[in-house]
Amino acid sequence: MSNTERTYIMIKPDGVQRALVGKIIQRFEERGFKLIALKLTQPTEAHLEKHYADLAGKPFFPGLIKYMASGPVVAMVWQGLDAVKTGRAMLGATNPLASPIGSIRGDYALAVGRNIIHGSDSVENAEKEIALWFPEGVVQYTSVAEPWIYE
Ligand code: RTP
Repeated sequence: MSNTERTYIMIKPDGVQRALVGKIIQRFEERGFKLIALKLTQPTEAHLEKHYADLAGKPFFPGLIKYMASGPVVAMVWQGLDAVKTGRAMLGATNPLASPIGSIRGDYALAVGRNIIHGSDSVENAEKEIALWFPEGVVQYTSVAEPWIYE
């Protein structure tokens, strides 16, 4: 827990196709998080199999990889206090049905297999995912808003 905690957030192909990119970025900006990496990218199945390696045995795994490789995704790194936990809360539950209204999935998704966004579930996994999706590294810069967001 620190102001420099980082999380990996990814708008999935359905989120991009449904033109929700701007709204999702706006939510993270407005909450006070700092954007330190961003790209639109078309992931290969091999890359996605690395990202979802812990789910390899699940029955939905082949469908998940196909869906995730079906179009471009927006890969992002957001930084700030409790970025991982707060990011997950902003996303809602894995199943949109269990996601509170006001969360991203609770407002924009209906089906678990089309839940529009990914967010790291631990600081350790966030760092792994950032290394996988941004091997080139992230951007360092000073945000002028910081003294107004943190004590
Ligand atoms: P994510 O990694 O995408 O943020 O999702 P998560 O932690 O909330 O959920 P996880 O259990 O890691 O599952 C990863 C993604 O797999 C798809 N899924 N489909 N058809 C199904 O029963 C099912 N279960 C999970 C979802 O897209 C989920 O986000």
